[in-house]
Amino acid sequence: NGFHVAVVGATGAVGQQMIQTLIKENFPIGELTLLSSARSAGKKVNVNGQEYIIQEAKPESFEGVEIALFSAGGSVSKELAPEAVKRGAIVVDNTSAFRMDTDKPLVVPEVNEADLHHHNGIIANPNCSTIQMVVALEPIRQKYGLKKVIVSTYQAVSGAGAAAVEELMEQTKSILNDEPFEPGILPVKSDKSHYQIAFNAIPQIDKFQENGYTFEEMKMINETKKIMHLPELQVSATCVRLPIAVGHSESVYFEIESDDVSANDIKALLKDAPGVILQDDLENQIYPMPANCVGKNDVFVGRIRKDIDEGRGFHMWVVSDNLLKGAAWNSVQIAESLVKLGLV
Ligand code: 11C
Repeated sequence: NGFHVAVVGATGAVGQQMIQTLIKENFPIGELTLLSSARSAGKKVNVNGQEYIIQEAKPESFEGVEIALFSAGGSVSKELAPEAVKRGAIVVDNTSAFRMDTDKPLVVPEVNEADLHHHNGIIANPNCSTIQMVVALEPIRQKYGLKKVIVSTYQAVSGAGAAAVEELMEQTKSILNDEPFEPGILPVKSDKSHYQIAFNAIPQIDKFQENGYTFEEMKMINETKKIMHLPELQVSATCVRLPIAVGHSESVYFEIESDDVSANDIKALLKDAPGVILQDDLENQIYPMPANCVGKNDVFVGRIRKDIDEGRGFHMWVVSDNLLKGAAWNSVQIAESLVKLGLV
């Protein structure tokens, strides 16, 4: 007994983490179906000592599936998520395909778990950089109100997939060995130009939109408003790719609605907040860093301080494993919430 779970995109960077997270978190699995594109079908993977052969994802693959975790790109989700729902599955989709659809909840359990009650078969998992930010902001919104957020990100290459991590490693080796190399993946594989990521910082994640923001920046803006139920929240973002394999960092400036709140008040609040680990001890040089967050489910927050000029303004530094809380763990956590709420 347990649920029939399918993972779509099982060979990808996030899909692999989804499988490991399901096992690590002891998710009640009765049957596990691992699916991918035709290209990766036939590959064998070992899950908990058992060998699985990855199958090509087709509409019929979802017969009998109760929970389907999708992370194989937006076009796969658009085509196959409705097919899975038609066959009775609940889909947790980790792409941007459905996130802004008004009839589909976009969920971070620490923030808006109750939105799951209104699902119509598909639940969207937000963008990684959005997730870690809203986990840190929600307790602040609840107690002090939230008026404005300005975020700058320092994002790891694994957000762009396993091939981008490989590109970072290869370029780093080439540069250290004084050998030539040809960037081909970052900042965006399908865009016109590609740039060196090793020993560099690229201020472009995803494609530019007509308003001068990238799609990643617009995702942070629009998704934050939807998840937090704050359509009027002022949000702006600048997203930057750094030569880090795993772990996104964010410098978040926020303005609250209450007066007379100190940095210590915010620290006290975040110390006990769900999903948050406070690492803020300047005397001992304690603050979050991506290297210390890899493999952990939590969102790490530190460097909390009051703005010099704006009495209701604060700054904080937010770090998390983009493949876990940013993707696989949040998806599995949604599945756990669905079970807990009796929705599956
Ligand atoms: C990145 N945030 O770091 C992206 C990856 O919409 O789920 C996640 C893309 C998404 O490149």
